[in-house]
Amino acid sequence: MDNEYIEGLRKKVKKALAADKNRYRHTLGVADTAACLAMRYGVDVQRAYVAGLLHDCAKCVPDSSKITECEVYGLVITPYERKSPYLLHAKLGAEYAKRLYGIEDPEICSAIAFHTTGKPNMTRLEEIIFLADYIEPRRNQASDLPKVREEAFVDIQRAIFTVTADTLAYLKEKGKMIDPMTEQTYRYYADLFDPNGKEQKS
Ligand code: DGI
Ligand code: FE
Ligand code: FE
Repeated sequence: MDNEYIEGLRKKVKKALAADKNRYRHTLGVADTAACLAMRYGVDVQRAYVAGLLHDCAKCVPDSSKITECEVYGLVITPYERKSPYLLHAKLGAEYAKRLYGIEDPEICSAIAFHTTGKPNMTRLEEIIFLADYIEPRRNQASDLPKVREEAFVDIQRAIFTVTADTLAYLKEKGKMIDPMTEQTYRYYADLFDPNGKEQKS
């Protein structure tokens, strides 16, 4: 991947996100943050940057079209995704990366597909995108951001444990539907740090 190629992707994603200026700025923040985390954890910096650049590329598609397009592409839509179709921007984004942006690297695509819910035992690149999305510099809502930003560069898996615990608490407080994958991600990362708590939790 040379700089010219990445610049082409950047321009294309800017157009795809034109309906929401903040989304493009967020996207650049995620790409830069992912690149920094890649440096820290010995992951290819350009792969991380490109995955960050494309992670929300399907975000501006209306929810009803997200469902239709996933069906056209033959992607499985879970009952949870039908109830909260915005979750599908991750899965559909991975498909766009392949089909519209010519990304052939399956790990970049799966990092995009799982950036919202995470999944158990993510690869380092998947972990980086999941976390970069939460901590990029323009994020300012979550109360634990200073702690997570610090943890991210010390122990990325511990940072994911913190993020998933907070996200679950947030979703419960708001009475939102919790995708089983979000729950499974939390359990996997929680168990890395508190294996004895496993039986109590389940
Ligand atoms: O697309 P972004 O806004 O940049 O970030 P994202 O793709 O991580 O989406 C974040 C939102 O997704 C945040 O409000 C929490 C929500 N989310 C994460 N897991 C679940 C979820 N929402 C529901 N309903 N269920 C989940 O399991
Ligand atoms: Fe997203
Ligand atoms: Fe995002």
